[in-house]
Amino acid sequence: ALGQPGYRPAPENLEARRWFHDAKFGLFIHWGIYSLLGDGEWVMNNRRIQVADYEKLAAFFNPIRYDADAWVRLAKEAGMKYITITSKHHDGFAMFDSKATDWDIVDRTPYGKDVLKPLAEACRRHGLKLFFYYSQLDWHHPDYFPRGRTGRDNGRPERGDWPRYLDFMDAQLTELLTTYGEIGGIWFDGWWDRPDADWGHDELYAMIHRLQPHALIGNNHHREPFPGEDFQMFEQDLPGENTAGFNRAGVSRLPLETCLTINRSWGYHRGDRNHKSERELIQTLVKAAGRNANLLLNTGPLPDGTIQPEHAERLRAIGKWLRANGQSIYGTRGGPFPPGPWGVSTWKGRRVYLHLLARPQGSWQLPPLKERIRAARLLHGGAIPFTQSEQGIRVEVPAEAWDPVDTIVVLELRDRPGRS
Ligand code: FHN
Repeated sequence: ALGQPGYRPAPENLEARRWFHDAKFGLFIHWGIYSLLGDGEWVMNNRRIQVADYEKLAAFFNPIRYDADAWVRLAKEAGMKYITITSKHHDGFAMFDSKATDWDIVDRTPYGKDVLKPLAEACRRHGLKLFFYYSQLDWHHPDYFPRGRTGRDNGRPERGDWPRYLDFMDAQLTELLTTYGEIGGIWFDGWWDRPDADWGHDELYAMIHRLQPHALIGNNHHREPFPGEDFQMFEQDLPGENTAGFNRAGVSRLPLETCLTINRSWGYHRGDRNHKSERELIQTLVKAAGRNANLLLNTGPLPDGTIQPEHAERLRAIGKWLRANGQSIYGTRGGPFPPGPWGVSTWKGRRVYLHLLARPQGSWQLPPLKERIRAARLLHGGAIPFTQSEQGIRVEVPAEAWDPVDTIVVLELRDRPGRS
């Protein structure tokens, strides 16, 4: 079964979906023992490191500067409402105290502590939700067999018991859903490694929904959502775009999320200095909101537990922008205008926010709108001239009001969009 057939989301789940839809901005964290090598989270596969050699890495993982509270405060300062952290990535290493294996941070590292626990506590203290990323693909577990497209050269025996691997996943997910209090949801990845395998999603998803009915399930399988999934994610692309190559799936009616790296790496990469500018990151957040999607912005912390300063700096800058402009993002929905070369729109109640991201010659021309516009003004300024006809809408923004990051115009409508 690809999903959980006949799934009907519980009222708490629908409520959590609304929360998610309103939240708009989260922090993605890729952190594991691979961070030690500073070569991204795929290093085990890419360098064909043998399991026995990779295991030795764990003995060096000692993030003595890890301060969960500081991470959460930074996310909050950035204006983020939730955090999604790798509980286990493709190397199979559990960043929590798993009883289902000793391939985990408590049993194998000198640090010896579960890093998810203090993070869950800090999130609760500061009012953020916590989601767990969980890789279904596993380059370490002997029962991940038959092998998929990746992790084929890591020296594992050519045998294994797939049903036992599914039991192992069930056991770890039960741990994640019963040890850390209420969580936001599970963010699956790695299904694409074995698209033809039976992953037991029917039981797995049903179990998750039973243990925490409000918890949202998303799966980064790069297909349209399977039954039982509560949100749809896109990787390195906005919904409807496909520059990364794997976002061919259509856009569903579930809450949407785009995940994005600040540079080009998910896990810490010491040579990757391609950090996107503050402007580009803010504009991506805005474009995501205009397409009805959240932005899950990633950082790969250093092995000592600190956040790369270039990333912390950018997160703070986005937070500063959101403190001034957040009313045009949080709790809004994308539209009523479809995204265009001029920018995007968001709306809440009877207010439409035009996010002008590019400057035309002359005035801004937008498609027609059914609802009558009562007034137009700058979010940070006074009234501006506009005309509305059956042909469309034209707004004039004085040159001195132009903001190269995002010029926000507020349209006050007589009725909510789509309700007149
Ligand atoms: O292979 C992973 C990758 O390491 C990273 O976790 C991203 C995040 O969306 N997902 C996978 C590729 O689709």
